[in-house]
Order: sequence, then C-alpha cells, then structure tokens
Amino acid sequence: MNTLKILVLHGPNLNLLGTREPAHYGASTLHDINQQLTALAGTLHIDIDNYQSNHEGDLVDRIHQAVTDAVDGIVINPAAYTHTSIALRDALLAANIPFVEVHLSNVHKREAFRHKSMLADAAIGVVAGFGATSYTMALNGINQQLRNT
Ligand code: CA2
Repeated sequence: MNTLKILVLHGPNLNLLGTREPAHYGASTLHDINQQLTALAGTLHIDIDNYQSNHEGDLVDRIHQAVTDAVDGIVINPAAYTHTSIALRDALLAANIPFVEVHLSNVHKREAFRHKSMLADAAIGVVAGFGATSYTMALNGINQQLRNT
C-alpha cells in the first residue's frame, strides 16, 4: 500500500484543550489528540504532520507549504477562524488539496454565529460533535476518499 501524506491543522486556542471548557471540548489535551492521530496514521500507512497555531497567517503559510511538500490531504479544525476566515478559504482553494473540516463540538447546537463556515462547502466532508473522536473519524474518512475505498 502506498503512503499518503496528511497534514492536520489545529486553529487558535486549541492548545488550551483539556485545561478548561471540558463541557464543550472534552478532557483530551491537544497532545492526546495528536498521539491518537499518529497511532491511527501508523495503521493506515499515513505519514502525518500535526500543527497548531493561534495565528491566521501561520495557518495560511502552512497550507502553502503543503503544496510544496506534496501533501495528499488536510484535516483542519480552523476553530474560530471557521466562521470568519476568507484567507483560510482562499489558501485551501488555491492549494487544491482535498480537506476535511473537523469540530470537537456540534457547532449547530451552539450560537448562531457558529453555524456558518467559510470552508465547509469546499470540504470533502465535515465532522462535528464527537469530541476527540471527530478527528479520528475525519482521518479515516479522508483516507477512504483518497484511496477510493
Ligand atoms: O468545536 C470545535 O472544534 C470548534 O472549532 C472550537 C473553536 C470554536 O470557536 C468553534 O466554533 C468550534 C474554539 C476552540 C477553543 O478551544 C478551547 C479549548 C479549551 C479551552 C478554551 C478554548
């Protein structure tokens, strides 16, 4: 089986996971989530790169770098930038790399401003509401899509 390259991007404040707001975001830390993803990636022949930033431009730069690095797919939790960032949308469209949008919480059960995503209509799919499991579902989903299985 060929190895796929997947980039996982975590947006602003997700470095705080596990330290507060467990009712919305669960008890797992970002380190826990990255470890779970890395373990799953190992079973799926995926070369995974996990990256978190609190800065929109850093995330845009990382998406540009993904083109140079010949990344096959992106799993992204854009966090609050989901609802605001035309820059992330433009970067993902320009990169033309298939991506899955992920949320820990079910954004549709929350405030109205979280119901709008700047990225969702360009994504392969969206996974929301399963806590840390949203990420493993997204990685399994993008793996299946890219391998056409
Ligand atoms: O549910 C998600 O994954 C979100 O992307 C999380 C974002 C929120 O703005 C989106 O609407 C939905 C917020 C991430 C903030 O993460 C924190 C983690 C721990 C403590 C405080 C914030």
